[in-house]
Amino acid sequence: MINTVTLNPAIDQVFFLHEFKKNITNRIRETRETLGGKGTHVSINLKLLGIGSRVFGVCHGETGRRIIERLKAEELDVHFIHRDYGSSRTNYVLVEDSGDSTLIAERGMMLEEADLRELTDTIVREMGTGDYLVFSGDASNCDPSIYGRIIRALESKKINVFLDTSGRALAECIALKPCLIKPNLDELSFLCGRAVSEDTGDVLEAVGSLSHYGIGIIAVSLGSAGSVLYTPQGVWRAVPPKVAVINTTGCGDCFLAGLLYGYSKKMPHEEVLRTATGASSAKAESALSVGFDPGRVRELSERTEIQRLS
Ligand code: TA6
Repeated sequence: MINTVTLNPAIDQVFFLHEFKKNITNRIRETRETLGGKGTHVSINLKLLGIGSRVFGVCHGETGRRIIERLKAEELDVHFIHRDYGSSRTNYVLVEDSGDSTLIAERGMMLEEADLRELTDTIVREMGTGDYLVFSGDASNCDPSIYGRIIRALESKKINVFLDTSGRALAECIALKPCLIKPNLDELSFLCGRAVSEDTGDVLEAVGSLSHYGIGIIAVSLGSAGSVLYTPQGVWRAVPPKVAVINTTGCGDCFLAGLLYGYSKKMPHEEVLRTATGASSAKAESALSVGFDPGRVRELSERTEIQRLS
């Protein structure tokens, strides 16, 4: 069973405009609202790939109620904790005709110790041996040791932890031997304590410098330049097919959903990478920050170039 955790969920307001310019009035052509928050996005994307999952997290107030309603409407198994006070955040995605997209994220509600304890207890109770547990998205609204606390509480259950976060939460967790991490270049640079460039050699050197942590798989996302998958069995690079980009926000969540899909189905690494790249490319072609045309995933996976690096 796959489980996702979203500590700082959101409603995304997606604004479509010709071009975003600073210091002038920007006129919005169209506004659309969708669910936001990386763990919830991974679950929705997995559903589109044909796999159900359970969603965990904490949400607040009226916005939190709408988040839960939307998750239920997606037919996900919802285990969110809802608090009546405050309000979960709203995030704003500016999508330009060029395909450039800019995310403006609210800080969100700070989580209290009681929330973290209840969330940990809920996850520990529900998790079964060998389950997948995905920690995804911002965790700056709470004690950054929360992911580590949950991982330690689950030690006896041999959980497959997939980690897609940043900052201290990421740094604290890598020592706990997650099954997979998915840093982008900024996050990889942060982990290595130096600026890592897009150059494949530099990425490999940076990833190699993390080997003493015992992380299972490192999937480095390089945006439109593709990704590098570093595993104990070998290293591969994916070059995505050219697509007509509409909105790149959420591509990383689709990439992670594709990795989960492939690994939970025990596919070989190359095929996992192919599927994940197909899913993120299909996302770039669609307007909202979550979801894609599932039919395009297969086509775009087939058009993805996979190179074995070692
Ligand atoms: O990846 C896209 C997205 O899920 C957006 O929908 C947006 O709400 C955001 O990420 C949240 O990211 P954060 O890192 O703040 O948790």
